[in-house]
Order: sequence, then C-alpha cells, then structure tokens
Amino acid sequence: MSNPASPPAVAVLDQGPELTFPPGFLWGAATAAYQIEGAAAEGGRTPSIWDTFSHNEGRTVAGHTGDVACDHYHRMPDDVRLMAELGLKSYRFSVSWPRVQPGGTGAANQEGLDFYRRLVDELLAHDIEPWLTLYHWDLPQPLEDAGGWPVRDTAARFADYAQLVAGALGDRVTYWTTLNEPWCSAFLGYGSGVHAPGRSDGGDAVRAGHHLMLGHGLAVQALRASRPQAQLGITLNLYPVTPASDAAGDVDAARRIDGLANRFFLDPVLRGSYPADLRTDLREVSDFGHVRDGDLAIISSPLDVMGINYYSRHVVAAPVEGAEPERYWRAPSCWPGSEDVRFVTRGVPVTDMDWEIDAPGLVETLERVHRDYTDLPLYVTENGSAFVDAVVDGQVDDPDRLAYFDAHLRAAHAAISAGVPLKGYFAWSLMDNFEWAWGYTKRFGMVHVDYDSQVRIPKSSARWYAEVIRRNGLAAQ
Ligand code: IFM
Repeated sequence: MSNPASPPAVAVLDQGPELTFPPGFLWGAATAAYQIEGAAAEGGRTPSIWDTFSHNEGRTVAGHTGDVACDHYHRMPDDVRLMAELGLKSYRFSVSWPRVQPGGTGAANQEGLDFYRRLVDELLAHDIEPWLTLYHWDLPQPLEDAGGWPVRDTAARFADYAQLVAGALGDRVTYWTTLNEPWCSAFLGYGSGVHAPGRSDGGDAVRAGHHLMLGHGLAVQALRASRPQAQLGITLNLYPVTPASDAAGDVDAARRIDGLANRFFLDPVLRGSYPADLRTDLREVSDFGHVRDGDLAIISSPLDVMGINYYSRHVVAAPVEGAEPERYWRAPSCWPGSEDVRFVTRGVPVTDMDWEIDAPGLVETLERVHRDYTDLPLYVTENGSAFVDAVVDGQVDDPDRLAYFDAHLRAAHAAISAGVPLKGYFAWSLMDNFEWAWGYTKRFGMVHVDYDSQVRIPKSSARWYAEVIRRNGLAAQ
C-alpha cells in the first residue's frame, strides 16, 4: 500500500463462515472526471457548466471549484497503482466531455483523448477492468449557452460525442454507461438549481430529463452499431419511497415522489413509456409536447447491463399544517408539481450528508428493478457514505464508513440470494473528492486526500474492502 504504516486488516473478517459472492463478481470503485481530475484549463479542456457554476459566487460551499480537485490528471499512474494495491477488479471513471470535445461540437481534442487512452492502458496493464461513464454532469458550456438539456439538439450532440469517444476507446473498453444519474442533471440542475447550470424551472427540468434520456438512447444506438461487443447501460440513482403512514395522503405523496425520482427514468428506459400518473402530476409544468413520435422507442433501445446508484430512502408525507420543520421538511423545488410534499426525518442514524442509513433499501431497490422492470444483469455502480475523518499519526480510521459498506454489501448479498442477478458493486468513492455544491467539505472516499499536499492515505475502510475483494466475501454475522 502507498502508506507504509499500514494497520492490520480489519478484524471483522476473521470470524465466522464466509458470505461468499458469485465467482467473477465485479468489485470496483468509482469516481467522476470533474470531481477528481483538476487540470481544468490544461490540455485543451474548455469550461463545462460545473466550471461556470462553481466559479459563480455563492453556488458552492466556500466557493470551492474543481480547478485542482485531486489533481488526478497529473497523478493518474500513481492512482491506478493504488487501485491495484487495493485489488480492485474494475474502476468506473467518467470522461470529461469538454476535455475530449472542447465546446461540445466538432473535432476531437486528441490531447484530451490521450489522457483517457493512457488511463485505460494503465488499468488494463494492472488487470483492472475499465468501466467508462460518458456523462457525469459536465456539459460543455457552449451547449448550455445554446439552451442546454431542455433543448432537443443537446441529445444529438451527446450521441456525436459518444461516437467520438467510442472511436478512440472502443477497442479497449467493454463496459459503457451513457449517463450517470440523469435525475440529478435534470431536477437538481434545472429544477432546484442547486447543481449546475443552476436554473430553476420545473418545465425545463422535465424537458431536460427527456432529452437526457433521448441522448442516452441515441448514444446506445450509435455505440451498438460501431461497437457490437460493448456492454451498454445507464446508471440511475434510485430510492425506495415510503409513506410516513398508511394515511391516504401520505401514500399518495409516496406515489408522486416515486414517480419523479424513479419511474420518470425507469419506465421510459426499460418499458418505453412515461407513467400516466406522472404525466398527470406534472400537467401544471409540462404538457409533454417535447416528446416526439419515436422518441420512446429510441430511449428504450435494448441494453446489456443496468446500473443502480443507491444511497438512502425517502420517507414522505402529505403537507402537514404547522408540522415541525426539522422532522417534516420541504425539499428544494426539485420535485416539480409536488413541491408541497414533506420529507420526513425518522431519527435513524445518518451520514455526514444527513442521509438516513438504510441498507434494507438496497435490497428493495434491486428486487424492484429486477421484478418489475428487467432481467438484465444489475450492477451497483455507486454506494457509499460521507463521514468526517481525522488523520491521526498518518492513519485514517473510519469505522462508520466501513460499517456502511459492510451493511450494504450484506444487503447486496441478500439480494443475490433472493435471485437478483447482481453482478458487481462499485464503492463511491475511490478517494475523497469535490462533492459538487458541498465542495471539499464532504468526504466519501475510501482513500483520504489531503488537498494541500495531495497525499493519499487509504482509510481503514479501504483496507477492509481490499480484504473483501481478496476473499470475494464477508464473514457471516
Ligand atoms: O458524488 C456524488 C456522485 O457524483 C454521484 N452520485 C452521488 C455521489 C454522492 O453525492
């Protein structure tokens, strides 16, 4: 390991019989370009919406930006070595669109593509399967200036970009995710405006969601034609949505939020239709006139794998007059047409993001997708937690993060035992990084990053995860 004074592997693995995962289970860790690369103005890269947004005062905590981030652009070979030391079987990274196609149209920037060629070569040299995400939120700024995702043409631009990346890396990359968490791009970017580009219009959010999915479908068709061997998928961030009680109003609130959070994307991508109740719920903000004949057939183009990011559960209630705001809180306006729904705090343990820890929700989510939507192989493409860490004598002990991983891996194993075709798991995140509007104040990494010195220290959760990978399992409790 990079840190010479390694503590012993975590003892929890040394007891009891094993909870073994299926042979070939793909153990990985994930990151995203803007969150780790830095080198924002190097090698021909031009600004994305996140460069613009984070440089605008008041958009991110303490004005943090991704200008330097983890400096991964310059430290990539060392970072891959670290992955190999942890025994990762796969690494999920995203390509920065404005690095490889500055401005979002026209010719490729070979210098940008070369970075990813080197990354993929380095991964393959270390027997680490590259898993490439095409879009993890960094839309080239000129495309936003031309209207962004609410505009149909952006979908076509995305498909062109996908083709350009496939031309450069398709011979060496098998696994491709088109979009990461389009809910965030659409509803946080254009609905509540807490993410780039920071616009707040429910109708724009709905249009953005559609055009993101259209871009996904067009990209799948283009990649399928040019790279028939590729394993293609999309990654959705899904939540179980539970009513706070069985009162009719709470049950209806859960139906509405489930529609916006989950079914808005699951149904078009995996069934080729929008849910009727969702269209009714959204009637004040959109007449769905942007949906053209044939769009849903494109959006539901066959996939090879399905990616799911899981973090927490939503518990929701109908509007409650005079309710305590700490327990019944109104989410920012990322729920067009359902802004009055209250999110309920149950008082269960939370992470540093204030997200409730709910490992059974992962089983529910995986079972639902498999039961109600698809037989495709499923992958947890992100799962993890932020906690406050301290470096003590050159070590970072992070028992809470380790316990979160442990509980969610047990849940993943339970889902497999129940018949879910779960084929892999990616920890979020390989290393601490730029947590979007929260800047560097939230640490999700298994590897600690000192942002001044850029020294990496594998936390105890990383050493534990390395042992899980080595054994392909956990000790039964
Ligand atoms: O950091 C993000 C990531 O970019 C997308 N999924 C959720 C993570 C934690 O918020």
